[in-house]
Amino acid sequence: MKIGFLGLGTMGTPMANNLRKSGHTVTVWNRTPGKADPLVKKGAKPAGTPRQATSGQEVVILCVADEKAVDGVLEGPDGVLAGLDPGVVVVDCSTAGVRSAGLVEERVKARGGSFLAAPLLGSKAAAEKAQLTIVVGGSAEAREKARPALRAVSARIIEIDSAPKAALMKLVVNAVGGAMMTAFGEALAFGASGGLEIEKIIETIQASSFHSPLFLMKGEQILNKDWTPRFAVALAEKDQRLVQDAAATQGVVMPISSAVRRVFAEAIESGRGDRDMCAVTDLFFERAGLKR
Ligand code: NA7
Repeated sequence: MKIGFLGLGTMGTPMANNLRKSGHTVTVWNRTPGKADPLVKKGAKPAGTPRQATSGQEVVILCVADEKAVDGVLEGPDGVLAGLDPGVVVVDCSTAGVRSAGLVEERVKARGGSFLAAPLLGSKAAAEKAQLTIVVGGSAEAREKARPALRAVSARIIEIDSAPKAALMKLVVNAVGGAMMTAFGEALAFGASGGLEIEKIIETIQASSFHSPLFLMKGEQILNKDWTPRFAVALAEKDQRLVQDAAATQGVVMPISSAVRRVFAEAIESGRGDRDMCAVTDLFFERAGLKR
């Protein structure tokens, strides 16, 4: 298929590369143009604007930071909507929230295209190995058209008949993930402040019925003080903001998510916004007066 791919960050770059490797013709665009160079060297076609990356494609995939970034690439004379041919499927792999999914769907439909919200589960390593799980929501026809592209980057596709509901599903998952990450960091600092060794704490949690692959993966990063972003604190805070927005619309109170959002926000204020979300552990250690 002819695919336009917009947003070459941590997740987008390996996804676009896997699409290319599986034989699709991929045209790439990124706000910071230099990030497209490695993919172009490997055979992807460069585009100067979102409009150019969209024009003449069968499927257009977005993988940008948040709902504002999605609006930014869609709108304007050089935007995706300006270059959209009728019948094209726009697939948003960003985590942009429920409201954005509904609004973008309307705008794409008004231009004769169809829209899928297709948020990603899994981080950088899964994206590199084409082992992501994708929650895809939208019409059956659009899902059918986009399936070859989604298969090329994922190990599992969970299908839902509505774009906003797929966006909601992703927020449900990240409400759990954010709580797990922050609770883990807080508990490590709690144990360490009473004299327990971090490695021993992680080993013991993993031997309990509360064990998790998240704690294994993040535990190793925490032990190595490796804050390289697989999933940045700023994006984790944004997800809880989107959870809170959707919860307010649905009339649901989510005190855990509120507290988690505050922790991520404080991590950003302390200068840790571009670090991996496990850097919240560092914040808890600092607050407990612990040196590592
Ligand atoms: P990254 O690595 O932070 O990458 C974010 C991408 O979004 C990157 O290509 C950015 O371009 C792009 N971006 C950010 N703001 C804008 C605006 N305003 N306009 C256009 N493009 C923009 O994120 P991940 O790859 O980890 O995650 C992507 C999504 O999946 C996100 O929603 C996660 O929550 C899940 P840049 O290179 O900075 O110019």
